[in-house]
Amino acid sequence: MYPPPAPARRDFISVTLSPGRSYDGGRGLRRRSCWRKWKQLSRLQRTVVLFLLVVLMLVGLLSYVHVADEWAAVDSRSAAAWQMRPANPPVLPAPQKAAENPEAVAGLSPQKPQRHFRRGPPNLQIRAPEGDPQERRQDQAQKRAEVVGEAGWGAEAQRDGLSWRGAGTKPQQGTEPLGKKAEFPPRPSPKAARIQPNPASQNARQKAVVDAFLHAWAGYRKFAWGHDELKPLTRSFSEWFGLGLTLIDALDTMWILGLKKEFQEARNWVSKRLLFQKDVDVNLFESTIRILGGLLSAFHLSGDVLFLKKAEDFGNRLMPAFRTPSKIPYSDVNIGTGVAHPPRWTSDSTVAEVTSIQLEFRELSRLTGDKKFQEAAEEVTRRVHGLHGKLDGLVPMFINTNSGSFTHLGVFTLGARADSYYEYLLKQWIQGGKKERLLEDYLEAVDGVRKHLLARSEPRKLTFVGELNHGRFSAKMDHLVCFLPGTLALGAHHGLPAEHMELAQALMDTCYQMYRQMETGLSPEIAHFNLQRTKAVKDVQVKAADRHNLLRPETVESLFYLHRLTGDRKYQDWGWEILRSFNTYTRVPSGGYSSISNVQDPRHPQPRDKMESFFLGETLKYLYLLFSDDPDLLSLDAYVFNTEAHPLPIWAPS
Ligand code: DMJ
Repeated sequence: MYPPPAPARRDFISVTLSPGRSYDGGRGLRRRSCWRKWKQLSRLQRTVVLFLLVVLMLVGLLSYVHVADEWAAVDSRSAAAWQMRPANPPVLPAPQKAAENPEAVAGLSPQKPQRHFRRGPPNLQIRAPEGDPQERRQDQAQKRAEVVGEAGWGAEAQRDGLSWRGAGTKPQQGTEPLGKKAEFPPRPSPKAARIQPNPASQNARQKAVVDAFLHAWAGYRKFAWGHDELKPLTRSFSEWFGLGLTLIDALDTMWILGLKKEFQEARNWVSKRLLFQKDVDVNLFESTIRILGGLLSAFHLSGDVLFLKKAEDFGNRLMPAFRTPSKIPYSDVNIGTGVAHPPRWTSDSTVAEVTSIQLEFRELSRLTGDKKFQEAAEEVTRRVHGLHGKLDGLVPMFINTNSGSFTHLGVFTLGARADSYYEYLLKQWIQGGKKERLLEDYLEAVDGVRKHLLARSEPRKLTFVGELNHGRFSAKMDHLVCFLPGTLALGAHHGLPAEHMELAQALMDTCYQMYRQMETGLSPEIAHFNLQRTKAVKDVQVKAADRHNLLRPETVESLFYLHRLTGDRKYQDWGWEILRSFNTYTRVPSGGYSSISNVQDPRHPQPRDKMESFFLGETLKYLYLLFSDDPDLLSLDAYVFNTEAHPLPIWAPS
């Protein structure tokens, strides 16, 4: 019926498989034939062909990169895991020399940093640890400084325009204008000024700590330089705040251990690379105790005002956290934008977090003459002092930033989320010259612990601190609670009842047993104490989910106080055992130490590929001080340690 339509111009690609004439012809003929065919294609056909070619090339390239990375990661993980396993587990090898070349370990070669999940916000930049030209320039500058030698310490500060008088200082950027300055530049207390590193007087155990530190530092320096934490197995790093957390946490430890070269190199990084003007959320508590505390302490020990300027800048950036309806600070604050907020899932902060920033904020006010830091932090203390919901001085674990009241009432622990509340009651009282009424809260709380939380295990009758959950006692004790023997001993030293020292000693035994009764000689994160009268079981029981060890400091911290204040050398011996266990089960040959997942399996301790900053900031520092017999090395009458082991001067030293 209808005439057939005229043949339309159709867009398609035809492929001729027949070799045709061109097959037999020469190359020129073939080229001409291809070219003719290409010219015969429509514009759309040509575009499609070109597009497909580009896509194919991209897919090929991406698959190649991915497969190469995967193989490198698998290689490295299996090699590192193999290296972590002690060859002869029950025998503790002598510590290795930190100077040993990590590259020399058979089968291991450095790899590019792994992609990893970060806790920080997504816009943090992750840079390769090596190869940064600016970093290289710094390295060269550092080498030049080393040639200058000791004179370089002060000279470096002068080059940056920094001086004790503060007159020639460069302005630092902050979210708020810097506050009113003290009329005279701050100086450490006279006793504090006497602290100088003296490597010549180190004993063998202290040298072993220095060796451990250098080994940890070598890993950090090589694979995580300027980043928050070392991932020693994959030889890379992780970011939390993106502020060189480990480096800052370790500054004063390097000073105390007499590691001048390392201190100077880290100081250069702080001077040139530590910038706080960045869009990043930090946790108020963690950044206060590690960064603010670390900088203040580095300032006091070295006298280098660079650290104070950085501390002031950082302190200013934390202040928005206090702008809440209740004056109880939010948990997080963006140090670039000045926006503070609670965690995503609640408007609560934890009690330990809001009550364990006072030593640092008060000291920052004293040094800068700007009272706002102290006022904001002390307002929190005042409000918490008057709150309902306590039980004989014991506090719940959460506090609401809108209402300012405790929440989750009826649960009491000296472990996570409450621990350093008690520690800072005592330490603020000591810091401020033993005048403040905080002491009453502390004394009441110690009585509360005695009344509600103490129990004794079977069969060894170890005194431990359990938890209370709506009237029900639980025989569970976090390793974190092992700060308590040290704090109780410190209080007794400063004139509190002698029974505090007795309790400290009993709890110290328990914390030691939490290490001793494990197959690796390392404590689990959480212990459960046996209450049944049977000789068949150990006092310390561990649940599968709690078998990890994060290289935490609390037990060696308390050992330091107990030895310093009683003179009993058994505490040094216990610390030595612990250091040896760390060396056996957590030391990674290519540099650094790693948390482990199973303290009960010496054959497979399961390294977790993470070295927490507090291992350098606290654990190794306390071990070094524990092995010292010199009571004037950071005298407890001149200094008070913050909860991250950063010493701050007592305002009116006794
Ligand atoms: C450190 O950051 C501090 O000691 C804090 O008080 C508790 N947690 C870690 C160490 O375990």
